[in-house]
Amino acid sequence: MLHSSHEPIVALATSSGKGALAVIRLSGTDTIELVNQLFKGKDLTLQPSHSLHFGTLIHEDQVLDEVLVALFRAPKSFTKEESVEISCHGSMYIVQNIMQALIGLGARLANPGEFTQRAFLNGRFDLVQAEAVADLIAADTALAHQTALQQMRAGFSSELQHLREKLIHLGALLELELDFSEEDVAFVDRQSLTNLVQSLRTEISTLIQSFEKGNVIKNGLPIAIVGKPNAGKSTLLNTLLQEDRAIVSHIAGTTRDVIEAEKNIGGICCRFIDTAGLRKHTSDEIELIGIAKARSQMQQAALILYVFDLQTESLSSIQNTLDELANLDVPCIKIGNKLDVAPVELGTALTQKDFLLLSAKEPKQIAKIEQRIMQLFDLNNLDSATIVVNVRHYESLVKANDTLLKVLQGLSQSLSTEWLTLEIKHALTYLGEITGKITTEDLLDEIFSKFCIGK
Ligand SMILES: Nc1nc2c(ncn2[C@@H]2O[C@H](COP(=O)(O)OP(=O)(O)O)[C@@H](O)[C@H]2O)c(=O)[nH]1
Ligand SMILES: [Mg+2]
Repeated sequence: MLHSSHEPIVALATSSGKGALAVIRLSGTDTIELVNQLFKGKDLTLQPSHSLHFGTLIHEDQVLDEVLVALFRAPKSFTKEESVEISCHGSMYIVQNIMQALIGLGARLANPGEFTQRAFLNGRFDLVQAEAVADLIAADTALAHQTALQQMRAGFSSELQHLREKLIHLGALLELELDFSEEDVAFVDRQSLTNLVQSLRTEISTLIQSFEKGNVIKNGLPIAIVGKPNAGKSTLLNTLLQEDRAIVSHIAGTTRDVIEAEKNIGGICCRFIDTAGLRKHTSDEIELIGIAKARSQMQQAALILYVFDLQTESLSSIQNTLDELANLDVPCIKIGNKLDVAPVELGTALTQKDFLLLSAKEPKQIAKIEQRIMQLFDLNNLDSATIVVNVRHYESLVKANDTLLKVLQGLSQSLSTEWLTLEIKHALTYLGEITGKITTEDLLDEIFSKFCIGK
């Protein structure tokens, strides 16, 4: 097991650059004493935890700044170590002078993430929660913030803990069988074992599937707007953004480059990408490059808004395009545009093909698209669900699930108890990796504490 060193570390906690205030943070042994050597006011070493003090920092007879100092005594701090936060004026010149003075007195410049790392090593929280701290800082939409906060409060961890306990129990029972192998007793009925592993896999699969959503919440959603020239793609982009972002004209081939803009929809950062219209016959070299770019955006997007011009297209030409789209791996929302001038029969026919019919010029009708996006990614009821946002967690869950599949196959082939025990241990390791627990020890502890058989 790793242990944290307690040597005093120091870092600027606010972003560097000009601001009204800056906060310098210290953590480690005797950091209050360290700051006290610069502090003129009261004796900080005599002050209680969670108290705030005004004074002047002086180093080698030079006044550094007037500051507010907050004190945290171990273990009642973020890192569980003695910690100090100095609020000074937000000039980088002042910040550098104060940091240099503190380093001169024995503090070390902190490594990236070292405060959070210490918090983890000192047992403040598990790895999932430590990682959530980073997500919380990076969150720039309400949903991303909410998800990170939930993880920091151990939402995901408690779900994992529950899965692990079930598995540990299973492993312990099998170990017990091994101990009595000569007597040929089976403590675990193979059918109920199979059922248990299956139900575990269902739970883990739900978590794995939530990653798609988690990824959307964390990284946003790239959405490509594609279709033939003049279908109204740029108009749609402008109405979505409520600003004149792209040039709209009746001349086909106006948009040649890729135009991107972001919009927050239901807490998700949607990145809309307007592209050149797809057409087969054009001699314009630049437009051709634009069309190639549009095709590659289509492949990379998380979602395609395919815009059809109901004024000029026939049902059969629309059907041709739909046949081409069927080969695409990316989900697609089909939009029938220019409803205001569309033939009624065409509209009726397309409604049956799951089209959204609208006028891209009409802001009110755009809400239909936003609702469909929320539906498609199931983003309406996220409050109670546990969502995996971290790739590392996702990968470990996939490995655990694959291993449990092997266990199921082993069970159906009546493989040995030794083999089953080993694979269950592997699955436990993968789950344990997520929160940073050591799992093999857990397994042993469980056997000896609960199933003490006096050997
Ligand atoms: N009647 C009508 N015209 C539209 C609508 N949306 C776009 N247009 C017109 O269609 C033409 C092409 O629009 P544009 O957005 O540039 O199409 P793009 O080539 O797909 O980007 C322009 O003259 C728009 O004013 C609509 O909902 N109704
Ligand atoms: Mg355009």
